Amino acid sequence: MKRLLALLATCATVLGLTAALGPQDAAAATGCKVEYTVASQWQGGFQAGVKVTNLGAPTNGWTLDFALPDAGQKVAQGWNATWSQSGSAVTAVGVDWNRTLATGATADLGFSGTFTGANPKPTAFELNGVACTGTLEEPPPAPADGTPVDINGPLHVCGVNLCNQYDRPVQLRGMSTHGIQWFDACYNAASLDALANDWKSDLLRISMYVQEDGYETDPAGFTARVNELVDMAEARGMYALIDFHTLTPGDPNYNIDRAKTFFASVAARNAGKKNVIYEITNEPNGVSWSGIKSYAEQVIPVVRAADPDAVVIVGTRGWSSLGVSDGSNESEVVNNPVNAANIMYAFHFYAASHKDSYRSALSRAASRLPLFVTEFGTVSATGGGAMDQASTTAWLDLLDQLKISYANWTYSDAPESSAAFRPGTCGGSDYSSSGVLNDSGALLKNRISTPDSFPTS
Ligand code: IDC
Repeated sequence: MKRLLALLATCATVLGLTAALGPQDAAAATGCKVEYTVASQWQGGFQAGVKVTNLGAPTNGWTLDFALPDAGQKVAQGWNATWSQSGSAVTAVGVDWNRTLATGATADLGFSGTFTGANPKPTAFELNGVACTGTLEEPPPAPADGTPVDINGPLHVCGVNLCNQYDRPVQLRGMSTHGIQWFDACYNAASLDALANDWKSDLLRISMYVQEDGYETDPAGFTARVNELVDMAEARGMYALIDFHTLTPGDPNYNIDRAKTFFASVAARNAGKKNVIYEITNEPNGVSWSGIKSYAEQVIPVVRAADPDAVVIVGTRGWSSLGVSDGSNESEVVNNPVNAANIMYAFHFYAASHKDSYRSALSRAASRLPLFVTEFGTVSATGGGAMDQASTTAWLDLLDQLKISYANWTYSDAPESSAAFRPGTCGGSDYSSSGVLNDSGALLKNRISTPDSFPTS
């Protein structure tokens, strides 16, 4: 802002307008700036980000106009604006949460599109009819001081976003444990210090399997261990996602009594904390959406009775694919949402197995439903096989663009390529050197450790 004012002062002086124009009038003359980036592109389709900076007077409603240069380019689905297209002319109108743009403020919009010939970038943009020729370079905001939980405080759902204590959208980036019945040794003071300090993770997902030697074998013991890990995450300023890791059998209703007992207990115990998010079922499979919805509408009230304000995440059909892996799609949820407030829906993917059709579903769904990628892998859906770096990068760019939070499977040394650490790491005390990382761990550490830009006002 200081630079903007300095720039305006210079222009005004040169033009001899100091007396005639206040800073706001001069600012109006500078219009706007647009950065258009193609975040990913595949056969016939692409994903574009459009960052609009208002360099003019503050506005309470804006329209962005531009033309797609090639006749074959079409907007398929847009977000963070109301999008329309007529011939080559595209219009995006600000929505409730970004309609007001102060001078220097930015709105991040995006869309998925299709193309037939080339896919050139548009170059001429107009904001409220004024050409966007602004060249102001604001320095990126300095990251706020403090841990993720210090900065963001208690979370809630606002529109389709996860929002912080300032009611502003945030993206949490972090890691999931493996099954704590098998890899408990990986979760100790040293490994969680590394996760918080080296990885700069915002989040620890605590995967408590229900079957496969999990919770059902020792409810009290697993409940206590989950609570301990919540405390360890809290002490390091990370959010804790409590994952009731149902998998086989896939119908969460099989475990509904266990779920009620477990969530009554952990929600009562953790109600006073700012860092807890509840994931009430991991990956429903072989069950209809109405069966999952019925489960959610029985378990959510149990959580709310003890912890009224925490965010709850509901798994979706087809291993939390919003139904896509069962040949359905997000419309079954959009048309028949869970009857509860402050909830999000889980979306999972494994980058080597799930690609464009899943990315399209997520892009479409993101403008309609609050989504949280509570689990994903860089590898195939088996948890093994080669890492798919290109697909993983396309996914993570898309999640960043949409501000969708994520946790990667797994922060463990399991003998499988989805694990971040090489086998044997958890038997030692070094979680920090690059030598202990698998390819997947190296990629994720690189992505997660970049500075967060959590809004603080
Ligand atoms: C896998 C583990 C593997 C374990 C198996 C069965 O990586 O070690 O033997 O579960 O419990 C999921 C599940 C997650 C799976 C993971 C990889 O949520 O439990 O973990 N996956 O297969 N959904 C898609 C993939």
